[in-house]
Amino acid sequence: MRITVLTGAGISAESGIRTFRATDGLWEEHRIEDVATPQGFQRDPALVHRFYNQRRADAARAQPNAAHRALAQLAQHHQVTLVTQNVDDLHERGGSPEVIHMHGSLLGALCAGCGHRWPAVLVMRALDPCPACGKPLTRPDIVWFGEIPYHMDRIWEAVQSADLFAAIGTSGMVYPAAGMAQYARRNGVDTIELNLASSAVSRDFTDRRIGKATKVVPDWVA
Ligand code: BV8
Repeated sequence: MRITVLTGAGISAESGIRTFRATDGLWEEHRIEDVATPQGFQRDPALVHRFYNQRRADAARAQPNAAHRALAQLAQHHQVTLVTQNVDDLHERGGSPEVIHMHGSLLGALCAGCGHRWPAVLVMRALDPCPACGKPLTRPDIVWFGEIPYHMDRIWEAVQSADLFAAIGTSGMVYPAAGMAQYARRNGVDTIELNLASSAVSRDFTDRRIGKATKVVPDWVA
C-alpha cells in the first residue's frame, strides 16, 4: 500500500519539543511570523540565530518517541513517503529511512549570498563565513514564511498517487502543507488525521484518530 504521511510539530511534542501553538506563536515577545521570515533575518540576524540556536539545542537533547518509531516500522511494510514540516531530526533518529523536510532542517546551514549549503554547527552566527564564497551571510537552512517550501513537485506527486494520505500532529494553519488533504481527496485518495484535537482542516479528512501521537500512531500502524 502506498501511504504518504505528513507530520507537524505535534508528533515531536511528547519528545519535549514545543509546538508553535503551544507558544501561542510568540518567542521572546516576538511573533514567530516576524522571526521566521527573510525580513526578520535582514532586520536582526542575531535574534533569528538565537531563535534557531535554541531550537537546535532543544532538538539535540530530545529523543524520538513511540510515534516516530511507529512510522519507521510502517515503512517496513508499506511504500511510505514521509513528509515533515518539522525541522528537527527525530524522524531520522527514530529509524525512518527517508524523510522529506519541506520546511528545511535545523541541521542545515545556507549562505544567503550564494545559496551554498553545508551542515550546521550547534551555535550558528550570521558572521560565520560561507565555506564557498566566504561572505558572512550564514542563515539556517529553514523555509521561512513567504519562502517556497522544498521538494513540492515530489510531494504533490506523492500525495496524488498514494492509496492513503495521513496527517499527524499538525494544526493545518500553514500552507501549502494545510492544503494537502484537500488535494488528496480531489485525487480520490483516502485521508486520515491523527491529532490530539481537531485541526483547521479536519473537514478534509474522511477518518480520524484523536489522542496523543505516542498512543494513536502505534495503534494505527499496528
Ligand atoms: C508559501 C519553518 C508560497 C520555520 C515554518 C493567507 C492564507 C493562506 C496562506 C498564506 C496567507 N498568508 C501567507 C500565506 C502563506 C504562508 C502561510 O500559510 N501563512 C499562515 C500563517 C497563514 N505560508 C508560507 O509562507 C509558506 N510558503 O506559501 O510560499 C510562495 C509561492 C511563490 C513565491 C513565494 C512564496 C512557507 C511556510 C513555511 C513557514 N515555516 N516552519 C520554523 O520551524 O521555525 S511553518 C511552522 O508552522 C511549521 O513548520 C509548521 O508548518 C507550521 C504549523 O505548525 P504545526 O506543525 O502544524 O504545529 P502547530 O503548533 O501549529 O500545531 C501543533 C499540532 O499538534 C496541533 O494540531 C496540536 O493539536 C497537535 N498536537 C499537540 N500535541 C500533540 C499533538 N498531536 C498529537 N499528539 C500530541 N502529543
